[in-house]
Amino acid sequence: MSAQIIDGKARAKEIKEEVKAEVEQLKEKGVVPGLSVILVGNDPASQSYVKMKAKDCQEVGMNSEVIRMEESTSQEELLAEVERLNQDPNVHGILVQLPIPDHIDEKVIINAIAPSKDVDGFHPINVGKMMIGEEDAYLPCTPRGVVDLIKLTGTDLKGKHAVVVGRSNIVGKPASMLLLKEHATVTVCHSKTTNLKEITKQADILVAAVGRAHMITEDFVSPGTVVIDVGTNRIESGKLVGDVDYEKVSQIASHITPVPGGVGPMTRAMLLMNTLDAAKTIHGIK
Ligand code: L34
Repeated sequence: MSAQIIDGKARAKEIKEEVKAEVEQLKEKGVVPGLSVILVGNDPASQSYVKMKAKDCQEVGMNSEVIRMEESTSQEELLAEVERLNQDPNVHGILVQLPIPDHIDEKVIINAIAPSKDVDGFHPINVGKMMIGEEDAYLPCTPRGVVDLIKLTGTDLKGKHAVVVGRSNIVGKPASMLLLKEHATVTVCHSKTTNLKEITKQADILVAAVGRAHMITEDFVSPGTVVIDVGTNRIESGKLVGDVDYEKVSQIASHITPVPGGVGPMTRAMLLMNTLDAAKTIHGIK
């Protein structure tokens, strides 16, 4: 038996078509949604993600700019740039690509982004709103994509056991909150979890977000599990692989996301949705 592939790339394309149609409507009302991405330093992976995000915007008719800043940029300089974008009425979404250099305090930067333009959903205001289920929060893109892909399999999350491996602020923690909102029973595992395999084997839905290539092997998964692989690890050969050992696990799981072509494109599609929402909200369009 071999798992059904969850095609994130195709689903992302569908979402982009929907966003594109809405952008066209907004343009008729004189609003062009705009995303500004700040990239500090020269991390090759970040450069490629940022480039893809700008291209996505173009494809759906949004304005986008990538603001490149030197690795040596000071915290004050970065803050000033964020503040300028906060004030710019043509900018609806602001994203500071992570990671940023160690000499800059990530928290200070995220806190400086206007919550109404925080299309990553990383600002404490949006995180708090997500916790209490307020409707007007920007939900973080990757977790939003994860939930969408699970639903795409036809799985009703209600009452199911979702096991999330990883507890980062960007993926693990918010993904568990969104799964909880879908009425799943959620277990969050991490590097200090004892008997990890015993827990992941009880999952109806397994979300791997650890950032370690091929860590989830077949002995972590029971037959019939929906497996969502959030990992994007570049291995020595230059190949991009997930946190899940795809070859082995796809023999056991009922559904599985590939890497590439799974969660990654969904992260970018959800960013477009959030930017669209930001433009509508800022201009008071429902
Ligand atoms: N601020 N920083 C901020 N927001 C984010 O949401 C991110 N993230 C993560 C890194 N830093 C961030 C991303 O955008 C990871 N990430 C991301 C986005 C897109 C893809 C992967 C990671 C992606 O599109 N991956 C494709 C192809 C990748 C390739 O070929 O290089 C895939 O199919 O998985």
